[in-house]
Amino acid sequence: MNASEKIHNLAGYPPPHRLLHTAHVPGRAAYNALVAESEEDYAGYWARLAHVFVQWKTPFTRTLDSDNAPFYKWFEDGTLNVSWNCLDRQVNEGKGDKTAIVFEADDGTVTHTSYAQLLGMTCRMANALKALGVKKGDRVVIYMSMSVEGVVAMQACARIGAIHSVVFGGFSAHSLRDRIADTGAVLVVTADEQVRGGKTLPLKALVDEALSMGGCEAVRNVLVYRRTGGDIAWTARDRWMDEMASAQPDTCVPEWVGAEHPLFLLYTSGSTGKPKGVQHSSGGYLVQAAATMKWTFDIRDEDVFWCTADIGWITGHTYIAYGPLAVGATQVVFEGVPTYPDAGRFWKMIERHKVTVFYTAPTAIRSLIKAAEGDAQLHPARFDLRSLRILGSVGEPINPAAWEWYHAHVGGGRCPIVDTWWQTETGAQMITPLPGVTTLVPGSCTLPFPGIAAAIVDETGEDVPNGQSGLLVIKKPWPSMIRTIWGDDARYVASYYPPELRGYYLAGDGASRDKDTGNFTIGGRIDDVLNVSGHRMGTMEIESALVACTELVAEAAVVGRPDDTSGEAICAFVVLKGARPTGPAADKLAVQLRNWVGKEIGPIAKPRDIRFADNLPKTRSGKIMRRLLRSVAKGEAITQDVSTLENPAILAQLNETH
Ligand code: 6R9
Repeated sequence: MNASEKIHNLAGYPPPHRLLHTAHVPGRAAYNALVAESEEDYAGYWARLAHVFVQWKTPFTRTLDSDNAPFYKWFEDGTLNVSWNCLDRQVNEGKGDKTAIVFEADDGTVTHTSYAQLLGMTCRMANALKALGVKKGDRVVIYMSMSVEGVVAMQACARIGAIHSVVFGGFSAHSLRDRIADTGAVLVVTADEQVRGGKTLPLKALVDEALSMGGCEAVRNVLVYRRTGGDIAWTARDRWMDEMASAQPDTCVPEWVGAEHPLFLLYTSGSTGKPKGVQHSSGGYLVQAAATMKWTFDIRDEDVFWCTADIGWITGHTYIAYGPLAVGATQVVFEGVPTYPDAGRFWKMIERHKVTVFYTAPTAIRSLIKAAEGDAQLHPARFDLRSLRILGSVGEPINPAAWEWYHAHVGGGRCPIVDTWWQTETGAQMITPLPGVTTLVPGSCTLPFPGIAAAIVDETGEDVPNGQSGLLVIKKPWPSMIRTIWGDDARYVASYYPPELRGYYLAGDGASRDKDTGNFTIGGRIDDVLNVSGHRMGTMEIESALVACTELVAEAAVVGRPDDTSGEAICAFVVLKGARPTGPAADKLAVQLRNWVGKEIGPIAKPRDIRFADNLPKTRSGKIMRRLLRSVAKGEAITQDVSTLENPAILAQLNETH
């Protein structure tokens, strides 16, 4: 941050006058009243919101059950159906002809799907799933690119009480297999191929490969959406989605489920090797998805909302597949990438669809800033973005310079930016500005959503004073929280509720609060999880993938280093079984290992740098000293204490570029 920026930032950006009275949460006094209400009667506050935002088949009588903490239960004896709340309810309230989804394909083709049409498609797909024997509680893995059918598949599972687990289309066959095996899925929904950035990439072929690896014996059928019509292999278990669905009626009585019935599992990286299957509920999840959708984005009937995330991540679950539909909004769903056919695509789409609320990730903003600086034609100033009224950011800390650019050049200086902190585990936004309330400070996610007990504590759970850094915790359970890690209750408790933290939820981020305003600023992960372009990657996961290359690799250590565009870049230090390669041989091997990791986990996990060494810096007890590797990766001088280092000579070698 330069000096002038700092002066500018200190003043902050107060909410626009027009929103002070008209927003869903209109002004600071309204926010304070909500916070006070939640502090006076925590359960009563959330019970009220649960009635405002969700329609229940049978109402709940007990809001929060903490008897078996940290296995909290919300609204437990209430019953509902999430898909009914997202679709039938909107149609019943007169929104049948309203556009639910404006879909823009990679090649620019646009289709509009109304709420009534989306309901019909969902019912057909739900009936198709039932015809294939899928029952309440069964797991369905969805491995699809961005499409209306992807959203429909998720809604169809919700309709019949099946538990979906969406796997991002960029994950490898191997990662897909692990997730199918861990969930014990009975069916996989996929597409023949996916189209991104003008290229056609396989999906069905990777499902075939995953299923051939073993461990997925529970899978009876693969339901295939015909996206490209390209040539694919076909087996007895495969069914075309269009053929199955068109033979089905377009009505389907929803399965009324208890509020705690799992809606979905979503895998995310933790600090150990195996990704965690984060389990979410139906009732509590929907309450907070809808409440944040309304208040954080100030959504109204005439808005056109666009969240650029993929349905393979939590942001695409809560703010594409569920939240916008639960509040009856119109949203844009985009198949492609921000840089195709050029890096003006986002701005062009905002102009074309008159997007009013735009939600994206800092990494996308930073790469589009670079592109605009290189070519004036790609600058947002070239496009008519006057439809925008609110901007959002999610996935990683947004640096003040990127924030100011987003605010000035995309938002024309008039759109509040909601910098929303939350996680796969939190299910919905937790700390965020509200457009009609918050004085914005670039780089800060400001204050908790009303009813969220966020705080900063030390290792013993003691509050730290404002101005000091510590661990970000949530002191009270919240409706859309993780319920457990699928099949591993002990890991759930160990990961999020360490005994020394007095029953507080440990988020895994370091953070601090401003002395004067109490605003939160997130420092980043405190565990071995990297944030690469807004995606969570476990260093141990990448290390295991490298070491799995048994004929070449003896040992590997992975760390992150700061990167201007992607936030963090993955750096791998590798010890080979044979001699340490140098020069072109090292470059060639680095390419080979990068591709190997791409094949093992997926392209997003490919290390940016690979350095070869004869050994890794270790303590006398054999622990890899990652803090040293982090300095080496950054190109910093080593200032840490190296007295416990067993093999000091290794540092000189690591500092060579190879
Ligand atoms: C929603 C999502 C969660 C991790 C989280 C934190 C980082 C997310 C942020 C942010 C600073 C924000 N993170 N939002 N850091 N400011 N506004 O991204 O979920 O993929 O599980 O990642 O992302 O480190 O712990 P997920």
